[in-house]
Amino acid sequence: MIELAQEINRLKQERNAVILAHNYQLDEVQAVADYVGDSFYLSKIAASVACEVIVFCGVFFMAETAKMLSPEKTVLLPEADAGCPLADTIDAEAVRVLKRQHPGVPVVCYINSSAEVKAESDVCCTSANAVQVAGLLPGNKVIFIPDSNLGNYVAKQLPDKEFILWEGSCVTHAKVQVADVLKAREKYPAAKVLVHPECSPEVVSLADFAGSTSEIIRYAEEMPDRQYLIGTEAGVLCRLRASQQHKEFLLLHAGLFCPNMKKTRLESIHRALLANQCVMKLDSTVARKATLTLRKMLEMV
Ligand code: CIZ
Repeated sequence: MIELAQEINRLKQERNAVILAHNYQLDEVQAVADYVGDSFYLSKIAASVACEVIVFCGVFFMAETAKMLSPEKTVLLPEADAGCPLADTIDAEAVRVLKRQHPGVPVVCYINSSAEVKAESDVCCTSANAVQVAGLLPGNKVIFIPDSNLGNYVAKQLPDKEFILWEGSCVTHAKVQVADVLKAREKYPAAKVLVHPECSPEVVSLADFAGSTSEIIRYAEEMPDRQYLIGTEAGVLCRLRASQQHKEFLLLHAGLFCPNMKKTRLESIHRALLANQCVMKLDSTVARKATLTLRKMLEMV
């Protein structure tokens, strides 16, 4: 493993490459990455970092987003079939139907969506800025796609707006049930419960804090409490356990592992750099429109 990591570093220099890893990636992947974070943070890095090649350790829509924001760079996705079932719940035609049903209502798409869906939307958002983005839009109605749990969470923070939701959800976050929270609270009464807004509204309502991966990490790093029950993908434990060794972090559900995020291994990164595998390519019309949707988010927040 050490040899492979060294070889990755050598190839990185040779190809003038930078490795970006999402907070949900395996520990070994986070360890070789130059930047680790959520997709909003990583998108901004992708757009500004000086390099020729970006290796995006995440899922398909993330590498697509990086390519849109840095079209002149070669963007590699180490595992070509690392997808996102949530993003796959909606396609461009379904967005067009929603727009015909609700003419003039702005469409906010969560970053977990394909380039085609982004191209049909007015503005993008991440879980870290969804409330802010939706709140800044004119009018009192919003179409929010594709995650209905995140949409419900945002709607609760913006009671003056009516939300039209798409019934998509993340299969990994959906595993956390109310019973898991109640059981964990009984067993660890002093622990703080931190969950992602992709969890169900019932689970979110029982938590001490709901936020994106970066917000969960920040909260746990800043708060004095010693014990935390985490309701998001297990990858966030990597940074938390390393930076907060005096605190204890437990998952609310033993199955909080996203199979797509966990596809990328050191071998995948090595192969991608060596053989230039899985180069992101986008249709130019779709990319132009989707980039406007992404840039609108970057301008707004
Ligand atoms: O924004 C992201 O990267 C996602 C998908 C989740 C999060 O909260 O980091």
